[in-house]
Amino acid sequence: MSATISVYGFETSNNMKVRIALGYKGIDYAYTEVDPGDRAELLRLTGQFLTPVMVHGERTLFDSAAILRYLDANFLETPRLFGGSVAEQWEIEDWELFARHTLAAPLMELVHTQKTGGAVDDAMRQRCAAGFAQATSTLIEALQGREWLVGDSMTAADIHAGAVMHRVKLAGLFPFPPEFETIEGWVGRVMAFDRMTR
Ligand SMILES: N[C@@H](CCC(=O)N[C@@H](CS)C(=O)NCC(=O)O)C(=O)O
Repeated sequence: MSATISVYGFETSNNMKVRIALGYKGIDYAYTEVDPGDRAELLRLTGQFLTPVMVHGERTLFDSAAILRYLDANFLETPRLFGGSVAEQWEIEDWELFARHTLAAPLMELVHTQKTGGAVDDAMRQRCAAGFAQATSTLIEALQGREWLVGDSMTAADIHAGAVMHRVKLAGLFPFPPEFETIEGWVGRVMAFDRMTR
């Protein structure tokens, strides 16, 4: 597929996921930084407000998970994101759900509350921090003695979870347990495919 790819986004985990997938697959792309205060171009392109957005020739997509699937389905000669068997694909989809819901929920709750003008009180902060700590320990346990979450190469599972861990660490939103050190190398391996993070 030779049409050029354009990605529209800003520095959030969902945007990083798309850039990591493109980097891993070795697909070239142009990147346009979106001003979060001006969504007119996003609305014109896609009829909705959120990033990441990807334009490939005549096709326009939004939503990080949809874009990862599109890339896997349409660039068949590139490294696979959804595993080498039905069982692996189910496992990857389970991790994807975990990362998008359980792991990301505490971050999303804080960010969405702040952006919609709500009050973030100590009780909410503590509840979110506890939820994030619990989800982090699930990841730490799963990655003991493993390089990747599923199989022996990076998949969508690592991309969805690794980008969230990186983003939370960067923002200093929640405390990280000392055992986080054991998976810091994994976060680094995932993020190494994002040309804007390296
Ligand atoms: N389900 C979408 C979520 C997209 C989303 O929430 N995008 C955020 C950035 S990660 C956004 O544009 N938020 C609006 C804002 O931050 O103002 C995806 O996975 O791509």
